[in-house]
Order: sequence, then structure tokens, then C-alpha cells
Amino acid sequence: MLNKIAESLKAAVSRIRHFDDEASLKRALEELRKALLKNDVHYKVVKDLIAAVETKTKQAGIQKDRFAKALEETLYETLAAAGSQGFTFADRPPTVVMIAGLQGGGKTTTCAKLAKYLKERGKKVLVAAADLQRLAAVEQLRRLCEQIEVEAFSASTPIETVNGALKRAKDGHFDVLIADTAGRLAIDAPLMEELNAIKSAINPHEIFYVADSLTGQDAAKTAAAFHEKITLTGVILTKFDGDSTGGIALGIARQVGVALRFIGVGEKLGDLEVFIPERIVSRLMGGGDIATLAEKVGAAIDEKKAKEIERKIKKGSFNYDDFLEQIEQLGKLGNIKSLLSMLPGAGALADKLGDVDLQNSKEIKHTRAMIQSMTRRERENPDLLNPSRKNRIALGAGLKIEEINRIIKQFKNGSKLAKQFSSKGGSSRLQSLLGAKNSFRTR
Ligand SMILES: Nc1nc2c(ncn2[C@@H]2O[C@H](COP(=O)(O)OP(=O)(O)OP(=O)(O)O)[C@@H](O)[C@H]2O)c(=O)[nH]1
Ligand SMILES: [Mg+2]
Repeated sequence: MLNKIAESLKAAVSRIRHFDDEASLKRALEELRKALLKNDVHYKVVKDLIAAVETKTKQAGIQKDRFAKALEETLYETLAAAGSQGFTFADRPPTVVMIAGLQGGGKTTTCAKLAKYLKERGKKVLVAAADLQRLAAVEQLRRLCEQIEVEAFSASTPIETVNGALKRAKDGHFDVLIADTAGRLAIDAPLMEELNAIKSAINPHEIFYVADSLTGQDAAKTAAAFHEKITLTGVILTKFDGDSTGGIALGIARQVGVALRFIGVGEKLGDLEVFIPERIVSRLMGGGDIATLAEKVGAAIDEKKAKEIERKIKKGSFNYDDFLEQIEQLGKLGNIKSLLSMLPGAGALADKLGDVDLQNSKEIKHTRAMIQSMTRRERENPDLLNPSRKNRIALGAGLKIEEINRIIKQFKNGSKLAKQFSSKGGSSRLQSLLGAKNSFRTR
């Protein structure tokens, strides 16, 4: 996670009290060097970065805030060095994307994540299952696509699959075609030949290398080898939620020579983030990343439903069905830890929290069970719930009566809060937050 590296950078800067001469600058640079190396940033990248910070600080005058500014600028330059950001659409659809990488890196999951990401932004997406190497690969991709209601295409060979998928994408007026490919344990000639054949068949606009961040520096090495063989247009780092120190994200673009475009931050299909250097630098410098947070919330919330619920709240007719619906929407946000780490100053809190998966949290499961044990009338008229009804619901949901009372209290507090919020112009504030949804980068 980026929090670790952000913390060590902060510590490196704050360890130096008197920042006024070359000796103190040298000490600060040494602290910085140690912090970066400790976080698994490649030594060559570290060397360049330190040199740039030193030059910039000397030019600006040796002071702590100028040192911090120089660091911020240099981090940005390091991350932005390798070109395009976010997702780039072709001038004429379909935009064709090919996903490549080693076995188990997260290719298939990433195909579905990317499909979901694009679908939530109004694009019609087709996914081609061109991994016919592993027995269950086609089925795995089909299942994932079903979850997000995206069409999947497959045929009997990789080439037939991608050719057929491209034709289907054109005939069916799809905006994007994403092709999953087979992985191997190591880079070998047959794999590269297959990838090159797929590449020639569909002429992709984007070739993303999916790298497992847990493999550390190996991720950059293999990405570079793939780049040499098939010419990548971007890298996607997966499993960034794991024990990875984050340093690989800092160096990989510089090391491989192609931009880091997305990061995978969990196993859920919503756990994909666009890698936008400005935002990441802000996170590294402890400033949080409100823009990504707003975008995620915006994409997960169905605006039509949100309006409908807002209308109900105003009328005072907010009921248990609406409550459940809101909770389900919250669940779509996925991993709360990665969301929290985007709030300024909440990084440390996120680390303490551990992994809280909203979709599968006990809280949400209990609430769902309770509401599903209620009759239609009870759901629509929250005031109906008397002790005997509560007992029946508790039995039906397999919950204790105290748990039922707690959820009811939450519902009441929630609807009271919502009412206040909607009457104080809160909804326009919410709207402006959600507005960020439409501002995602296309270039
Ligand atoms: N925690 C975490 N797990 C991930 C992430 N991305 C993928 N995974 C998991 O990694 C495992 C392998 O993912 P796949 O998508 O099947 O990987 P693959 O590269 O398609 O694998 P092969 O097709 O066998 O080469 C699965 O258990 C995924 O759930 C991520 O960002 N975070
Ligand atoms: Mg796969």
C-alpha cells in the first residue's frame, strides 16, 4: 500500500530539525534514500530521484518546505515520465485492449475489473476469452462477466476467439473489446509467439501488462521483457492491497519505459483504480486523494435510484426497502481500507482497520437477513414493528433480538440524518461530489 511509503517519506523529512545548510540537506537526502530503498524502489530510480531533489532544492534555496516541494515535483516527474494516463479511447470504436502477463498475475480478474470500470462509465464492452491454455479459464471469465452483465466471447482457438470477438464487437457496435490471454510460469518463446499472433490478428490500441506487485522487482523485470517482445502501451499493477511496499509503483514506469495505468487493490471487481500521477503524489505526500474517492463513490451509486430515495426521504416515506437498497449500494464500494487511505490523514487509520469488505461484512449480511425476514407491509411501514413482530423477524433471520433492535436504531438514525441532510442543501453538496463521476480522464 502507498501508506507505508508515504509514512517513511514523511518520517525522512521530519527527522531533520534544522534545515539550513548543505550538511542538513545531505542528511535529509540520505534519509530519503534509505526510505525509498526500504520500500523496494529500484536503486537506479532512487539514484535519479535523489539527484533531482538535490538539484531542485539547491536551486530554490535550502529550506525544509522547498525540500518538500522539490520532492513532490520529482515524484510527479518520476511517475508521469512514461506517458498516457487513465484509459485512452480509439478515434473509431471499438477500442481494442489486449491483456498479457505471467500466470496467476491477475489477468482474467483485471479484464473483468476493467470491463466493469468502463461499463460504469457508459461504455458497451465485449470481453474475449482467448486463454485456452488453462482448462477453466474460459469458464472463469464467463462467470466474472455474468456478475457485471458484460458479454463474453470464446471460440476453439485463441486466434479464432479474438477474430470472432473483433467481428462481434464491430457488428454489435461495442465501444471496447478486451482480450484475456494465457499466462505461463516464465517468459517462453511459444507464449510470445501466441501473443504476437493475437496482436497481429486484432491490432490492439492498448496492450496492458498485468504485473503482480507482490513479486517486487521481478514485476518490473518481466514487464520489461514483455515490452521488448510485444511492445506494451501500459502496465497494470495488481494485488496492491497485499504486503507490497508500494515502491514498485513508484519505479516501474521509469524502469520499463511505459506508463503505469491502473492498480488493482483487491479481489472484488470494483477494486481497480486509475493511476493518475498527480493524485498518487498527493497521497504519497500525505494529502489524500479525494478525486479518486469521489469517482469511486460516483461510479458505484446509481444516480436514478439516489434521486428516488432523496424524494422519499423528503416525503418522509423512507422505508426498509430503501434502507436495504442503500446498504447494497454501499456494499458496491468494495474494500473500505483502500477507500479510507484516500482521505487526507486517514492513511494510518486505514492500516489499523485491516481489510473490511463492505459487500461481505457481517453488518450488511445481518441487515440484509433481517429485512428479508420482514413482510412486505412491515418493510413499507417501519412503525409497524412491535415486540412480537421483532421476535418473529429475529427467528427468521437467525439473529438475536438485540441485533434486531440495533439495526432498527440504525435505520431510525439514518433516516433522521438523511432528512436533515436533504433539507439543508446537503443533496446539492452530494451532487457536486458525484459530479466528479463524469470527469474521469480519457487521456
Ligand atoms: N488481493 C488481490 N487479489 C487479486 C487481485 N487481482 C487478482 N487477484 C487474485 O489473484 C488470483 C489470480 O487471478 P487471475 O485473474 O485468475 O490471474 P491470471 O493472471 O488470469 O491467471 P492465469 O490465467 O492462471 O494465468 C485470483 O485469486 C484473484 O482473485 C488484486 O488486485 N488484489
Ligand atoms: Mg487467467
